[in-house]
Amino acid sequence: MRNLAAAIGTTLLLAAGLAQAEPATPAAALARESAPHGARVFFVEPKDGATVGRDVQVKFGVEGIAIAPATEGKPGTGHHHLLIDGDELPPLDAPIPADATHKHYGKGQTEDTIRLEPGTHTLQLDFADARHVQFDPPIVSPKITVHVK
Ligand SMILES: [Cu+2]
Repeated sequence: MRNLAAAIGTTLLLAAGLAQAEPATPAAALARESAPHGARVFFVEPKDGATVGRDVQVKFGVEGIAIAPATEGKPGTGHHHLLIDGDELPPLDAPIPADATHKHYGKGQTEDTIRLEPGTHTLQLDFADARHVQFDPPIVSPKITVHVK
């Protein structure tokens, strides 16, 4: 019985050790690509400070780096991400989360219509690589504000 308890204890210690070691592996695997000099993203629409309806048409511009579908996995290319009401950029050493406030355009899209609640919102573009990892330094647009009626 004592041996069994010792064996379980050892297993738990090993599991704890593995759990601690885990985060280092993905971070190391997700080394960030260098941003090409002069690469930038910006909103074509809407304009900063615009008053818009709840269905907001957004158009994305990019210069100095090529858009490619994420499935192609081509180094040196990427796709747009739209950050809605984000205070800070997502963590730099992991793929950008995919949820209602972190929208991915992984097919290479450059426009969308999003639905926002009435009120004031901020929008920011964040161009990331095929793995959805941000470049170094991040290729982000100025944050714009829209007023939704
Ligand atoms: Cu993405």
